[in-house]
Amino acid sequence: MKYITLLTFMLAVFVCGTMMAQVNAPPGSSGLQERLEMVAQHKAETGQDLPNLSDATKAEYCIPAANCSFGDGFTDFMFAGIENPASGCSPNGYGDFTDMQGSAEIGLSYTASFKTGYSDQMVSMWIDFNNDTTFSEMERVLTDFNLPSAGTMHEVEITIPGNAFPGIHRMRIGANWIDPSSPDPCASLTYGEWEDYHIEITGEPISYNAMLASIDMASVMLAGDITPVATVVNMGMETISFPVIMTDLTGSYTSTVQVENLGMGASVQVEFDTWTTEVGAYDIEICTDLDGDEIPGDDCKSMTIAFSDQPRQKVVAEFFTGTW
Ligand SMILES: [Ca+2]
Ligand SMILES: [Ca+2]
Ligand SMILES: [Ca+2]
Repeated sequence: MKYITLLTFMLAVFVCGTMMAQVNAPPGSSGLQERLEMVAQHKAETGQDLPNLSDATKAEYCIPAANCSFGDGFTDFMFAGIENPASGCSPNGYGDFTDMQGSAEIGLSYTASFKTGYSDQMVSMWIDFNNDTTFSEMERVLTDFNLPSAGTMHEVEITIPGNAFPGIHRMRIGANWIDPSSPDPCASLTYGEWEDYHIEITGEPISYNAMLASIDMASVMLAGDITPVATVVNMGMETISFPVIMTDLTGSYTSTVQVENLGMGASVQVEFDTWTTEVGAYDIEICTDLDGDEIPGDDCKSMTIAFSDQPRQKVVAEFFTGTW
């Protein structure tokens, strides 16, 4: 019995330590508790009633705000020809860098590089493809990409979707501390930063393009009956229906799921048939198979999954009871 008490205590210490480590405040900055209270207070004051812009004020872009005086937001940003190193903290957390212009082609992917001066930033990016001065959800090309640490460059690939329109457009990036930045590109954030740029989009809008966005499975799992899952996105202009196929390249399992009537810009998570696995490493591949897909390069993703017969809790328990 005392082993169980000890185990519970040790797990509690472990879990608390892990949670604290995820929101590590650098020394010399405002305290973590103080920051969390500021965020809660700010949410209570503004969160219930997000700005509902009238048609009159929509004539211009909304100007968001944030506190970046502790290093939150972007110190460095690079994307598709834009290079903005050492931007520091812009007044009121909004940097107008629209004199800088990148260039990107529809259907191609570009590396975005972000560096922050404070840990745990959630970064989103929008491009106003239709130049209506509103950054819509459909125009968000990056959603809550995490920058876990300050002072290091974090990179992510961003694909210019098929429903992008050619021309010169305004582009906005936003960072929010420990909370998503994606819900509102006009928000006033307690800790974070916003920056605006221009980007020239070239190429032709794409009618038909399905993309395998992610395989939503861990790389180490417990052996047994698995339900494989993956997310697919319609990156073209037309509504599409298509099969998604998962194949176990090292075995005999294969499963096909049909996606019906996926609209422009929409995504859906698909679940495959139950896959019975044994201990060992498996190479899997998941592909979309849309007839007439104009960008076949983004159809598939693959990964290696190691299946174990040792649940993590069991390993920890055996460690503390000394029976291993
Ligand atoms: Ca900045
Ligand atoms: Ca727009
Ligand atoms: Ca494709």
